[in-house]
Amino acid sequence: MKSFKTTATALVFAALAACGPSATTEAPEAAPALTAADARAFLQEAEAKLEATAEYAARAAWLAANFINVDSQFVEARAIQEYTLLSVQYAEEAARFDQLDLDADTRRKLNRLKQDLSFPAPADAELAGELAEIGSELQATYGKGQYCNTERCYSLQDMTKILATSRDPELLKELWAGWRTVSPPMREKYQRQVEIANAGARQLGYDNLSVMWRSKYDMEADAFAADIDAQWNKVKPLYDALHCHVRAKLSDHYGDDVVPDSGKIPAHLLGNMWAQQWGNLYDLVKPEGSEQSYDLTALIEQHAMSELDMVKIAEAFFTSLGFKPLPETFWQRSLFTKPRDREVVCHASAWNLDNQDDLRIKMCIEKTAEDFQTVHHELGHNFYQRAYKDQPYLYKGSANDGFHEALGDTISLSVTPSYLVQLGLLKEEPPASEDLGYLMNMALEKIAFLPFGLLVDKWRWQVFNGELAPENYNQGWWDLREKYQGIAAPVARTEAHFDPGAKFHIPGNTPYMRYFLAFIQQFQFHQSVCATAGYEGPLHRCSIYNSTAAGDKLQAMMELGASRPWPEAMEALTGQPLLDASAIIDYFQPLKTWLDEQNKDRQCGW
Ligand code: X8Z
Ligand code: ZN
Repeated sequence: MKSFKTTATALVFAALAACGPSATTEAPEAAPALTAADARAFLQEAEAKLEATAEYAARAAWLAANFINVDSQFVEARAIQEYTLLSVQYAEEAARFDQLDLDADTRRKLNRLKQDLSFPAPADAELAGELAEIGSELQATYGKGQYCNTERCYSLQDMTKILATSRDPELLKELWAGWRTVSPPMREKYQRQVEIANAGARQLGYDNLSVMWRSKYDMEADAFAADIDAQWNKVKPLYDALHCHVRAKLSDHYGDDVVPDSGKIPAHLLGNMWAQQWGNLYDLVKPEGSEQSYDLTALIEQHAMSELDMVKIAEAFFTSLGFKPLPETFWQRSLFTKPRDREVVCHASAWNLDNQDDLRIKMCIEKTAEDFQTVHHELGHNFYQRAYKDQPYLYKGSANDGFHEALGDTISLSVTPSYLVQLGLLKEEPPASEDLGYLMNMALEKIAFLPFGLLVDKWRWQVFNGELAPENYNQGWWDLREKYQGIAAPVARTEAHFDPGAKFHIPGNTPYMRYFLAFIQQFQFHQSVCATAGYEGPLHRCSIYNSTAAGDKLQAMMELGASRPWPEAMEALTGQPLLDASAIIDYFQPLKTWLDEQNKDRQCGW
């Protein structure tokens, strides 16, 4: 989801100390004690002012992302500075009610007010301005990024396509390293951004920004980190099995000198610029004898589907569940394809500009299965935003940020072969003997992602809490990439590089643990809505298409917005309150059995 608040920095002019008594010898009169009614009145004012300022900042951010230039950056930075100052001012004022005995709802809102920003600044207009400027600049640097060799220049989209389809290791290596020339200039700015935001977090009462980021989950910061690790440990055997098989197949294809059959996998050969999802390797690693007989990218091409068709089809899935169609303005104002005449931030995002009905996506759609999935992902954000639009400002959000990321993905788990038949894209449903191929495809997208989803913010948490010093930023990044993903850089990395900056969410200041959560949660959601739709059978073959019962269940959860602690929203949808990896493990069980058989004589691990 795109919320400019995730890029926003923080605050300040400290509320001018309410005038104390002028010089006098008399003892100052004690201020009247604050009451719960004062807290509610305070919140009412804060919500109204923040909501109005948020709309202004969102519109400025939209312009800056759709027209990257010095003026749009200037305006965006000003608007974000203003929002940041206001938000921090209110967050600090909220502390006045810390000792009051308040009803749960008022207390929750005061808490959320404190956690409004991803990058808070201290109460100082200059620092808030500097932070906002750095944010706009980093985002623009990423958005404009390209790599040129002596022959031609490549945009990130160009390189993405080549990484997906080429099997020429030298070209892949060149582009892999080429894209990473975009980020070294970000390094010093990033360091400064962290310094200011850490000061902002401390002023709000957190030890550092790491603690603040981990405090947004209705539990203690350390308990959240522990839960994440526990879920990772449950799914790690599945990742290890996939890694082992993929490495063996890459080694068969490229030869032992390019991919040794032990140790880490070279990061440029996994079909994706960050090695985060490996779906493009399907042909190399598919289960012989039970592979999929169709290829969604090819179907999109064969049916001459346009980018707009892809969005219309995704919308139709949501309306089949009983959701209202998207408003006319969505179609008029969204960006669906990469403009030829200007620079834009191509990374896909979904927006609600006025916190009501001005929903849009911004995406440079490619006609691929991967982007078909991403279109569903983005529309999930928009339908969620619309579901909670009548909540008060501080509850306009998802139960936790993983829920927002999981919603659209839950829908695309229902983009099964049987659904493609209903759509007329496939003639007949493939036999069950092809299921392993389908599951392999899904695992390359969903299981391969998990360690990457985990490590991006493990890196940021270390940066924020000082465990990782600026002079070790890149080393720390690669330590995590090696440890969790079992991959290795194909060319030497040093502290002259800044590889985290070559991933959108670092310069874009979007927290990333949300995706780790979402990749676990979406299987819980899928399991539960499939049951609601009356489906019986293997989970991977369920599609909730046309089930208004499933739609009602999703709507009831989404309408809650952020008004209740997330375990309640989880319970409303799945009947139990916990984050639980057992659904994703169940979904992939047949593949796990097959992988274990394939790997039995292989030396796995790295
Ligand atoms: O950034 C996104 C979405 C926008 S919220 C396209 N995703 C992560 C990424 O691309 O790195 C979705 C999957 C993970
Ligand atoms: Zn998203």
